[in-house]
Amino acid sequence: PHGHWHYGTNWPHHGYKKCGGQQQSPIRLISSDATGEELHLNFRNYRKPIKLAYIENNGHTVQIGFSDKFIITVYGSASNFKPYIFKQLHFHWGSYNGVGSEHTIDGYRGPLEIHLVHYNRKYSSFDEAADKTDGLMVLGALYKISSRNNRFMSTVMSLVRSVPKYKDKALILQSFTLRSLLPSRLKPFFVYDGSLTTPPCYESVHWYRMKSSFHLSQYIIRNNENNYFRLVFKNTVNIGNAQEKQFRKCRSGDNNRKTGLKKTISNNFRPLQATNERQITISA
Ligand code: B30
Ligand code: ZN
Repeated sequence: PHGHWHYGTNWPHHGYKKCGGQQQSPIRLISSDATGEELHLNFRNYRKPIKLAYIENNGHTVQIGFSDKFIITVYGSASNFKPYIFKQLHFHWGSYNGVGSEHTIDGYRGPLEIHLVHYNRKYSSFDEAADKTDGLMVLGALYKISSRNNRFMSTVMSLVRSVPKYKDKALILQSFTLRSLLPSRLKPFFVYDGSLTTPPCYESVHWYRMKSSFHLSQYIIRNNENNYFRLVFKNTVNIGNAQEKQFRKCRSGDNNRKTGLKKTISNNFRPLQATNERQITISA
């Protein structure tokens, strides 16, 4: 179900034509080059403990999904409501602490980047939304190594510690909140039109990145009718070195001698893509 793409190969050359598009992710985010705008975020249910979650090693990342439906309303100054429903979160990391995040912020590349993937509520499912130009919204945050474990991340990492080492193994998790995985201050954040960072690289993601503050149950995002967007928070989230190392223990093969028992998942981040003519917005 996951195709045969790998990191480090030329995706457009291997049949993933959209990966050669003009609005690809990730990109370099630079505060001083971004256009300031009044933006608000409205999160609903982000602090609600999730009772039933599953964590899964799908061979190229660790992914967490929930049984609950989290509805996120996204709107901005001049627009109508755009509710997005949370689908899954996953991580990108490196083989050492100097690399791992997909986006860079003012030249900083973190050891880990989290993606919270949402789909537009006007579509009946994630799959239906995924290739639509207004289908997806991904929240991203970069992490930073700290001498102390983050207490919220500890809860989450107890889950990640139990992430099955091998591909296609899943586990049911203890409860935790989505909010605990994001920076304490959600503003400022960056927003731009982008794509999935893995094949098929659909340009259906508006990215927003949070620079710093967060208001409990709600958030707001502006969205052009015809674009995906990505949002990336400017502030980082702390993670302990030992916690970070847990990610590197995951293996991309199944538990079988012949099929890459020794291969671990790391450096599962895509190189920076050209910004081209895109505007990058930063929340005021
Ligand atoms: S990302 O946030 O831009 N890194 C998908 C969602 C978000 C991102 C990248 C990809 C996605 O849903 N892709 C399609 C489903 N697949 C298939 C795949 O290509 O390989 C992902 C999956 O596991 O669930 Cu593996
Ligand atoms: Zn991702």
